[in-house]
Amino acid sequence: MRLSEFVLPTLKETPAEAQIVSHQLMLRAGMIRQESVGIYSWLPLGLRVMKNVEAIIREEQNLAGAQEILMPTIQSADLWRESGRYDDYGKEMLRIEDRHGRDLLYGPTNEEMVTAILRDYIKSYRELPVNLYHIQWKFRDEVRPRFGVMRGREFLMKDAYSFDLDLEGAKKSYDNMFATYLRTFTRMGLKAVPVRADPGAIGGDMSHEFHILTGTGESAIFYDVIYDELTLDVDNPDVEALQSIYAVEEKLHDPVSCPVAGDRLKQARGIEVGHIFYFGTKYSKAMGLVVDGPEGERIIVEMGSYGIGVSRLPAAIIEASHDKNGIIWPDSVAPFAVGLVNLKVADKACVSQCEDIYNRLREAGIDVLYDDRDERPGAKFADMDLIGLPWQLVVGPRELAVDRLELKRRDGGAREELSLESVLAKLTG
Ligand code: P5A
Repeated sequence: MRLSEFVLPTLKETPAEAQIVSHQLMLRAGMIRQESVGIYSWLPLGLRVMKNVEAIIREEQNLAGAQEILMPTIQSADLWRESGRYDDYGKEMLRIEDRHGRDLLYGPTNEEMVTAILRDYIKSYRELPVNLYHIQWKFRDEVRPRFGVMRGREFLMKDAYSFDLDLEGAKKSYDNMFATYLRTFTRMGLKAVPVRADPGAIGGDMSHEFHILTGTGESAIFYDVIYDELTLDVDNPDVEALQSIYAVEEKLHDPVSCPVAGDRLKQARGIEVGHIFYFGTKYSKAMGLVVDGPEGERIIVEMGSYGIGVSRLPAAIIEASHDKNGIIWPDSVAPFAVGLVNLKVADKACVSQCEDIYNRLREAGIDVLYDDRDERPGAKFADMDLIGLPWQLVVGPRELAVDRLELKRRDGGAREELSLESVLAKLTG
């Protein structure tokens, strides 16, 4: 992609309305644009990151055996009257009336709808277990939408729903998602701490939130310092052991009964990027999701639900990975792998060299953003640092003279002088 053709409205100044660094940088890097309070458009650079985040989540969900579906954003109120949540949900739910006077709503979550789907198609114990997920926009009329996409009103969520025959199966499904979440966040360059949590409006009696520890996190958590010392074996995490480590959200922390000694207990702030629930038969019982067992007995299906804040994640990643000059994207979610900077667009030799490199990079399958704009080098470097691509490849008359290119790693700033062949090898390696 040529930067001269790319819609990248970067800002030099920090917008006054943004209080936390991820919101500031997302606006300055031209990733998002506010349309209404808590409602955003995703511009090309931002959408590329969110799509990468989504792809990692999708891959891990599929590997875990979950099947992707797509449920609508708009739901019928009657579905929610069946579970009793239509009234319970209160003002957070955006209620809509269609032209026939029927009550609809913009879904804040999908437990009811997915339960109704399975109720229609699953009749026998042989058809379980099943896990269905989708990646779809949600709406919650939050009391305090803030921090940009971190707490929006419209936001993208991955939500999965497990269906099992008994508690043992349900716990297995829960632990499977628990392990999958650890892998998912690790692949995004994040260290997520699972903490026991209050199930709130979703309900149930077992629940974990996954937190990225940063000073600007909205939630307070308490945890055993073991977590800081732990190196996770993400390919084969010991879920039981991890769940037995003391880590809780503030609401559940009781200093009197806390089993961790004062000097081993840490208090921190975290960003909740995922939340999983086991709620047994709460919805299946209310809505009649029942299957025939082996002896013809009727079995009420055991359920859990598993959420990831897809549109919150790009912001969480920025909170965890930035410096004073801008964003530092982990390779796995970066909007482009490398930025190619032409330092002298008035110099014909420099232009032809850059065009050649640009083509070679693309032929090698490398995602490149080519800064071919007629701008001062200082402005180009500042923009490249701001948007945080993992590598910067700099071409100017000096580099041409020695037939070497300067390759800079955004994270740490290390620079190397390399031939184009070595650059290609490094970026595809
Ligand atoms: C789990 C999946 C649920 O809704 N039902 C389906 C369950 N859980 S949750 O904790 O309420 O939300 C799941 C994740 O969505 C993100 N999230 C948000 N992101 C941005 N703006 C919001 N207003 C918002 N609310 C929730 C969080 O990452 C949360 O963990």
